[in-house]
Amino acid sequence: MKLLKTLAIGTAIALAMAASPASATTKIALLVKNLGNGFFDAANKGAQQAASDLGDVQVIYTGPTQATPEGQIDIINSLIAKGVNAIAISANDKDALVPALKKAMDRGITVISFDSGVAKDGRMMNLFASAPDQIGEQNVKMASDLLNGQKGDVAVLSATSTATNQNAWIDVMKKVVGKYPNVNLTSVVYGDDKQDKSYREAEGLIKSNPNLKVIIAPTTVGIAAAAQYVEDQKLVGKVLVTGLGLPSEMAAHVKSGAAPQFALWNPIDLGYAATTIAFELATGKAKAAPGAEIAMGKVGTCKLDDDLSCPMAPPFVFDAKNIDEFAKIY
Ligand code: RAM
Repeated sequence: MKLLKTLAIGTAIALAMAASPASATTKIALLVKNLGNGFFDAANKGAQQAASDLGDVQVIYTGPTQATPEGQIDIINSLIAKGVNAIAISANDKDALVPALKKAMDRGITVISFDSGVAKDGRMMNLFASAPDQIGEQNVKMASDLLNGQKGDVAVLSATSTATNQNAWIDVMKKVVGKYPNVNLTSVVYGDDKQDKSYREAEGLIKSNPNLKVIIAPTTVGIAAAAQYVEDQKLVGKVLVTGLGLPSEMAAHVKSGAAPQFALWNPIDLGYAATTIAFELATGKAKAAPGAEIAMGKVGTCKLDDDLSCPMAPPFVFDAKNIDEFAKIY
């Protein structure tokens, strides 16, 4: 009996070691803005796929419960203590995370940002989902289309006020809106990528402006919450919602007419690409330098600009014609 027990324990340990040899595994942390966000869950799916395609790689999916830089700094410090090989972060603040990420790089950890970038000093490269100019303009264009030839007030329901990606897109919206004379951009409010706060902010926008025609929510959490509010209040057609959404979370809102069209890139590919780039840099297979082309595995390659940034792919528009097809995937 004792021998059997010992054998069983011995086998269990041997199996555990075979599955994850601590010395050979590259540990990559996918540090997201917040947990409980379907967009990042989809990115994690891609990250795990990349880990298994690369082989001998472990992806640690982590993030704070609230989308704050403080929560991410705590996690960065614990990842440094753990001795991960790489951190791929979607940042809740461009600058506040730099000291902690510099410390990680000083300890030999590869640091990249993806989705929502950190300032150049705090990372080796930055992977945009799509070029910020394209995303920003796409959002204004969709709002303009939804106004259907009429002139109207359009407000923005964003994520957090410090989110690098949304802030960059909003800057672009303000810059290009002159090309779309029927769009009258009014206010910007922040739902912090929380369902309940985004819902209340959508309510505030609509109640404070009886002439509001379109809400642009360039966040998957915000767009779903705003569309839900419009449906709950029976305002479909009076106020339309567009922006960036996950097809699986938006299918019902496309069908109700609350959000007839919206955009996104492939979030699974984004996680796959970020993980592959982190692996390439951490293992010395690639170096981040202006002009360098870095492999993203099955997603393609990415050419770094002078800011050491590159875009993964252009955004894609979803509507009633294609929503069911994509809602099954992400
Ligand atoms: C939310 C997050 C994320 C953003 C998407 C569009 O899930 O804010 O950073 O890229 O929306």
